[in-house]
Amino acid sequence: MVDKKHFLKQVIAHRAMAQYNDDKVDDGGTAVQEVKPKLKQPPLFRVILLNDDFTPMDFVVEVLMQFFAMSEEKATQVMLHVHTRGVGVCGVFSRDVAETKVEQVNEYSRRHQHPLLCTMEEV
Ligand code: TYC
Repeated sequence: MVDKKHFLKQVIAHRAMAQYNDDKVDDGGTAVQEVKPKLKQPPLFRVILLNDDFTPMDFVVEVLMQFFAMSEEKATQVMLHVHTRGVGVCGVFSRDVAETKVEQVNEYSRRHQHPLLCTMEEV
């Protein structure tokens, strides 16, 4: 005799695969619990730099080069954008990477006694 638990597991797996592939499912009327069909992309986060009146421009450029792998030219562009517009994007990352960058930049700025602030927002 076929193990019932094993059989139902197979039906669920078959349905999940069929739904993923957008196929029609003919299960012969077997009653099983529905599974959530759609797979979602993990969210992305912008890492944002905020302007202030005190942090030296050179320090901001150094931060952008060090933590966001920017060339000096790109870092200067982004720094000037933040300086004139108030905020600017340093990069877009997964949640974990964005959280780490924000923490590293804020810790580095604190340690050097500058009020520079970094934050993140979901894309
Ligand atoms: N506004 C600062 C100054 O005039 C420079 C600055 C740029 C500070 C960007 C922070 O995120 C920042 N010295």
